[in-house]
Amino acid sequence: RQLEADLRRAIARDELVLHFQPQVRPGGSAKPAGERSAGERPAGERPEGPSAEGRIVGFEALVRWRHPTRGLVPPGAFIPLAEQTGLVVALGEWVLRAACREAAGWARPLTVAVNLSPRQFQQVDLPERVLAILSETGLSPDRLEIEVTETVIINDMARAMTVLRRLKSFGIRIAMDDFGTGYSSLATLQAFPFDAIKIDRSFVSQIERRPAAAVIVRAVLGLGRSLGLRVVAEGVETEDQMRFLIAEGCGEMQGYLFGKPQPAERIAGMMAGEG
Ligand code: G
Ligand code: G
Ligand code: MN
Ligand code: NA
Repeated sequence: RQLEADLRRAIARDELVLHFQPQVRPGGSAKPAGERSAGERPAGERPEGPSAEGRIVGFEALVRWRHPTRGLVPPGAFIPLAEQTGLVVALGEWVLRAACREAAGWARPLTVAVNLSPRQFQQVDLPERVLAILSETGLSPDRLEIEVTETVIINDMARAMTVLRRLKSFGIRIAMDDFGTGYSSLATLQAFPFDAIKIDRSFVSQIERRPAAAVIVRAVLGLGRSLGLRVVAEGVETEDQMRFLIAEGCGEMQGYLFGKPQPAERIAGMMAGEG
């Protein structure tokens, strides 16, 4: 109860903050290193091969709660409560507005990815609310990517389809988050208007240790290619994981290897440093 009251107040008093994690296209080249011969290395790329300094193509916004006494609280500690109580609707709207406002001020027109919860999808007017925030903040719709989990789809397929199609019709991009951990079928992937699949980090983190994980990652990359979807590998932490992913043709990565989620002030510098 106390936490719920605190959270209600937090949303009203701007105690929430967003951190941003870079999403990169590795190697600084549009063409994956695995598809190039040694002589074809682009100018400027280090001779030892792909580095962890890929080209940033966007950022995922991740909420934190700057609690007056508990310090910086991670979302895992309050999103589930917010979801149960319905507060996630107000929280989600705060996140969306803050993320769009921030991205509208970036030096380069990169994408901002925002997580939407199942509860938010129960609002019939969600697409119109999102559209209103875009026009209020001046962010172009094609710079917003909405991340949804399989749970959103499973809850109410018809509703999810209507809402996602409408968002998509505005030019907003849609990504399936945590792919492989839920129950969605391949038919869902084909039927829904996704632009991207995010391979869950539980698979990526096991690439070097479990042959089955590597097989799954490879299969998802193939699936993405066949369906014409971008595939983003999440939770990339090591050079070996990155090398495997590049060799398998993975175009986008996110993870501690490239950068942790960090405050808005810090990412402005990352963008400026890249040119
Ligand atoms: O940020 P962290 O690294 O701790 O994220 C933990 C979980 O919280 C992830 O599953 C992430 O999707 C979720 N999460 C982070 N920010 C948001 C948000 O703004 N809205 C929703 N619905 N979930 C979020
Ligand atoms: O569920 P979702 O994918 O939206 O949330 C992303 C979560 O993954 C956040 O909690 C973020 O902090 C975390 N994360 C991002 N990169 C890494 C990583 O390289 N390693 C680990 N362990 N967690 C990561
Ligand atoms: Mn996500
Ligand atoms: Na994820």
